[in-house]
Amino acid sequence: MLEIRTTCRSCSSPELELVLNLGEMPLSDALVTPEEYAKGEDRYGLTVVFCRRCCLMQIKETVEAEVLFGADYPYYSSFSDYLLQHSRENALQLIERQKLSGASLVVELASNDGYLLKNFQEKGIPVLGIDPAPGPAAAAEKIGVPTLCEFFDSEMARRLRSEGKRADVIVANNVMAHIPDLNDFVEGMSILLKEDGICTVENPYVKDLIENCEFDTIYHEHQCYHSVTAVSQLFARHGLTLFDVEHLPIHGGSLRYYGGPNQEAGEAVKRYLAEEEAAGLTSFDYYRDFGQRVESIKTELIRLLRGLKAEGKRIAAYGAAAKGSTLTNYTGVDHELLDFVVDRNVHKQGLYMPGIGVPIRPVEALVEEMPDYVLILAWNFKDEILRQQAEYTGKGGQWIVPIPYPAVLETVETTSQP
Ligand code: DWN
Repeated sequence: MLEIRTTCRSCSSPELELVLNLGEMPLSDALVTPEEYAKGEDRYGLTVVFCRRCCLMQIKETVEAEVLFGADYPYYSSFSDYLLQHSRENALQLIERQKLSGASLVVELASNDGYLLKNFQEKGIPVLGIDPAPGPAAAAEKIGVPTLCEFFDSEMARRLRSEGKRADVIVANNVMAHIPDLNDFVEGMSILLKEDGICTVENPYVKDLIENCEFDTIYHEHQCYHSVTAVSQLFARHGLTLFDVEHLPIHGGSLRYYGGPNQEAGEAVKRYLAEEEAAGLTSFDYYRDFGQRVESIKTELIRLLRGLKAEGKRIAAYGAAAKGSTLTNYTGVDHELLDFVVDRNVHKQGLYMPGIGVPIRPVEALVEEMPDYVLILAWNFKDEILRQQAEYTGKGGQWIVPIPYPAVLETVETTSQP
């Protein structure tokens, strides 16, 4: 169930340098029942390395995809209003950019609960979702988004192509970081695209991760941490040209990569390649002190929370996020510090966070229980959460953000920014 790689997931180079060893961690979306928590949970090594040849940051451990994205996979995209708006804008922009119509086909890889494809369908554009997680796939079908509940790979691409299906647009948001066989995944996109088709791939940006110390976004689902330098080489290996790239604030900073079989690299790609070289992303030195910075966050977060507990304060958390599992398990923030975690996702409520024995409750528990402080584990949606929880704040509740450095929010100003 666990493979430890010794070569790069993209270019197969053995020149992998250790960036950070997070130790034995539970699976970040493996929420557990109280009984399962009592019995103990599986843990797996989590080791981050940097490939000196193609500059891809990645983890060495591969947990079987069927285990990560199986029947109990709890992540549903539609529990974030900001993500839904972001996705709608993405769809409308693509419809305009590619002049999509009823004769087009849009395929989404990791289509989840249909959160994105429904926007194309509303405009009469044929879609096909592909997602191996049964829960979200069923939710997509329920709103009328046709979905294949399978893992996407080059074999499926060949099968679809033999059935006469070729894509004008392939959307792959927050999935190319999750793929054990990265090359086969990209080869599959290349096979499925029309000659004038394009793929758009959105992933958290490794530069934002390193610079904002977003170490909690490192977990077994995220096998790769992409950059323009690494993606341009990965795409080229499979006949796709990375021709455009744009930075997005979502998920702590992401890049949207545009690729296609008959395209030319545009100015933005050339600029990012030059900037990444100049910033040092292509050299291991850039990643060398990341571990020390993570340790200082761990020390400060524990100092802050233990201090508040010593004052008799009650602390809860917001967001049973996968990143919240890495943050709490790596820093040692467990049931001795947190009374409960709240989350809007009904599929998570009633379960425990992985590894720390903390129950997940509906968000209404914040105002009902009025803990003194709430640690925002889903810090990437801070403003949406603060807007939503104004009543808790108005009654004197206080908020703590852990990333980019642990801090109590002095003034709660919510803006339209993500
Ligand atoms: O790559 C992935 C990212 C995109 O999403 C997946 N592998 C897994 C998942 O990671 P995550 O769980 O860290 O993602 P989120 O979307 O940052 O998690 C936010 C959590 O907070 C969700 O459980 C939903 C919840 N939430 C909430 O309860 N109220 C979110 C918002 C915005 C809210 O208002």
